[in-house]
Amino acid sequence: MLTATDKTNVKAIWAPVVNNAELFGAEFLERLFCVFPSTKTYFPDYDLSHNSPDIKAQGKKIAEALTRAVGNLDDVAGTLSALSDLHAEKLRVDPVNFGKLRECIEVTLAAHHGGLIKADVLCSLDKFLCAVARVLAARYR
Ligand code: HEG
Repeated sequence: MLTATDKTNVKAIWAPVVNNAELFGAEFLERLFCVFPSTKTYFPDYDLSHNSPDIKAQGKKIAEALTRAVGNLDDVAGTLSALSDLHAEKLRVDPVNFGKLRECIEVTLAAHHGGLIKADVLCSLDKFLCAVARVLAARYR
């Protein structure tokens, strides 16, 4: 459950991503593939070289989906409902991978932040990304 303070923190830390979805999204993914190479198996047909069109396009989709959720923090589940179906029923991504991407998103935002991220802001971001992961994993049975 995100508090009012969490919501303010998440919107603030996410602000740079809103107008740079491709740039940030590609970095989320490149960090994921670098740190957790097994995640590459979900993208067998992709060109996974640095800054490839595949990585940029998929990164942009992920970042934009998260931006929609940040814009609807009172209804993350409803906002990501179609993606929840897709990941569980069609893509069958093992939910453990959502935690790996969460870490990579946090590191990316920290690396681009102009200074240290305050602990409470990082905590709010973590709560938000855990909520997203719960939504995306909700349809697995
Ligand atoms: Mg997923 C497709 C969002 C984690 C593997 N993912 C997509 C799409 C979006 C999305 C918006 C495009 C859907 C469409 O075209 O209709 N993904 C998304 C979010 C998160 C996430 C918001 C977590 C924050 N995805 C994720 C993880 C993996 C994964 C951790 C695997 C390691 N996603 C995946 C695959 C596709 C998508 C294999 C299909 C890609 C394609 O067909 O090109």
